[in-house]
Amino acid sequence: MTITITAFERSPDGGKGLARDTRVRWALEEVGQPYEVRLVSFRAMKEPAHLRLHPFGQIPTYEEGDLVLFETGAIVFHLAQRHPGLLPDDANARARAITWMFAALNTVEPPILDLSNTRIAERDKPWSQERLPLVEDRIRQRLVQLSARLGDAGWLDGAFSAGDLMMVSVLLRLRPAGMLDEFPDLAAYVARGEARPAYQRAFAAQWAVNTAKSQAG
Ligand code: GTB
Repeated sequence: MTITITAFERSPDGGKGLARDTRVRWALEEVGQPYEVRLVSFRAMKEPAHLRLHPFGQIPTYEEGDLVLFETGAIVFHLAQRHPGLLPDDANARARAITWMFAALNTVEPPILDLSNTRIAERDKPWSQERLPLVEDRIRQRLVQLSARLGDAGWLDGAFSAGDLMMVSVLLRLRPAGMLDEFPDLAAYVARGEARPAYQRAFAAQWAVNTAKSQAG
């Protein structure tokens, strides 16, 4: 059955791979599933046709026959459950890998999103600069803890899993602010994720979309 995902017609990051379709593309590449991409404009994302797929008018969405999913956590989990390659067979190891997916999305990503909002969406607010160190320190606290847990290991819990895919995807969003460089071990962890052939294919696919000349010229 054909899998179709949605992505930005033009990502605001210009193809740095930071929009959330990249993590879904990456998961699809890891499990070897071909997929199609329907590109949507910001305006189309808020129109009824897209809102039927995604109640919050966002990307990415995932369609596979009658199944429509939104939320990258749910999409990656769906793929990991149905295809080998992203979750271990052992039940306990599988549960721990899923725990890392939740940790990435629920514990590490929120303060990182707060940083993006502070640096970009709220940059003109009079309190923005004053708030920035507080937001950065909340992230640092999480990174210190994550780094302590990772230790000398290559991945968070044994072999690479959907938990690592999600954690690397979340940490990548720190790169524009330069914060990843403060934690060389986490920067190396992210680099290991980026070096995976599946990530490279996912990145190249979104890069091609975002750097293609527009048809309007
Ligand atoms: N929790 C949802 C999920 O994980 O799927 C969040 C989905 C989401 O926020 N999607 C964003 C979106 O559609 C795109 S990725 N935003 C439009 C809207 O809400 O109206 C967010 C994003 C945008 C830009 C960059 N960037 O330029 O670096 C990075 C990430």
